[in-house]
Amino acid sequence: MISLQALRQTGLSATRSFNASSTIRHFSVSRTNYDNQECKVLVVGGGSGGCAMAAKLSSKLGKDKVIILEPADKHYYQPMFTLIGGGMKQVDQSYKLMSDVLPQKAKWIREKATDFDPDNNVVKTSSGTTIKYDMLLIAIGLQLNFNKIPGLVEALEIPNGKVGSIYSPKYVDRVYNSLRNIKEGNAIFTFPASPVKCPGAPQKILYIAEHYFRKLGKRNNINVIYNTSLPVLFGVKHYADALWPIVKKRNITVNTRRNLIEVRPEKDIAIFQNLDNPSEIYEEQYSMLHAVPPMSAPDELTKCKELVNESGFVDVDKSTLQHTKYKNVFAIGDCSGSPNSKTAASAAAQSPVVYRNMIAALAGKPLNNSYDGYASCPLVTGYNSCILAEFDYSLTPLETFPMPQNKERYTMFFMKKQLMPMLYWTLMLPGYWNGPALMRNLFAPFRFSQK
Ligand code: UQ1
Repeated sequence: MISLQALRQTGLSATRSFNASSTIRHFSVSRTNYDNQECKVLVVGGGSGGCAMAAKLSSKLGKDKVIILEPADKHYYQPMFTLIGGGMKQVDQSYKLMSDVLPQKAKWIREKATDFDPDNNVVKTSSGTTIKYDMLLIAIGLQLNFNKIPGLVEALEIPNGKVGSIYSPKYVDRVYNSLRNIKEGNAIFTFPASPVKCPGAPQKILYIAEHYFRKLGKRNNINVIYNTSLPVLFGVKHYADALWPIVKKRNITVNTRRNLIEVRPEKDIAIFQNLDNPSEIYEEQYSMLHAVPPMSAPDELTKCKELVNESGFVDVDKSTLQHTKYKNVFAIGDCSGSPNSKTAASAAAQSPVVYRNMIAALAGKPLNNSYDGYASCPLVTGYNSCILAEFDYSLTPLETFPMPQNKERYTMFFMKKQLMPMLYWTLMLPGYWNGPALMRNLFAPFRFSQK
């Protein structure tokens, strides 16, 4: 067993108490007191990266030196949504109250950041509060644009309808419902033409559904179709080579470069476009549709042109995760413009780098820590199997465990379903989990060369 101390590679000196109990925190600060705030570090966003970083930073810097700006009252463990879509977990198991996961030593302002003003070291919130910072960490994730597909929101609002999405807690239950309700016809799964958080998830729910249909004895009546905007099944060849035989063996139709552009819920028709030949349009009848919305950087970020790159994400150095122009600005997680896959595991691996570099920047010292682009994706391939993909910026496998990971395994499924949620709530959010690098190094002597 690895001790907490060993996992905490960050050099934190104080032991920080994390209150994982379900008590609700009450704040005596009234709204008018929020008018003008100042802090050493402002963390914008209370998702995986923001929460873990606020925990690390407030532990080091002391009470109320860190402000965390987050409007939501619930914190969802989003990696559970694929399992909920397959009926393996419930939405109620996927969240905790934000008040229970944000660190006690940070001051939570329950508002949304509306304007970034990095030239004046100020962020403005929805109520007009201005927050002045010495150091800013942007951790606001990305934005789901369900409304960019005409007809999709209408389809997702039809009671007990045939269209669902694991990308929202609001629509995820509809996915399992549609798996249960479908009797015959086309089960269509999409992947949009945009950056995607957890790019493996759209095909995890595809594999789970296909397995579900077999278990229920209705597979022969259903065509299982994956329409992806990408030219490949998976961006890392090592794992794509393992996935193609699975789709072939399981008779799943994969159409590449096929992008969902419209849903006509009154006729149960989905319209797709061939991205290589845009005049080629396909109308496909569905008996169930799993829709993945197009995604983008959040609007409040993209409107601050000085902060973002050409695709709207925070323009950071891909190694240090420091902003290329504003040296007191860093980013973590899905909103970062670093060219890694956007997953919770990436945010975990980024967190010690961002933490140490921010502390160095605060002290005016050089930044010595660099992120290698680590991302991991537990590709669940059914109700008892999973391929754990792990790789870096170069799309080279960077595997933790000593056995080859390009194979379906029950152990990896067990880890994804049972261990990861525990690790997330008890280690990652309180700031103790720095990704699996330490574990990978411990296993190194036992690893066979896979070349
Ligand atoms: C991981 O670090 C992480 O973030 C907390 C996940 O998201 C929930 C993961 O799914 C995985 C696989 C990792 C990597 C951890 C190990 C032990 C390989």
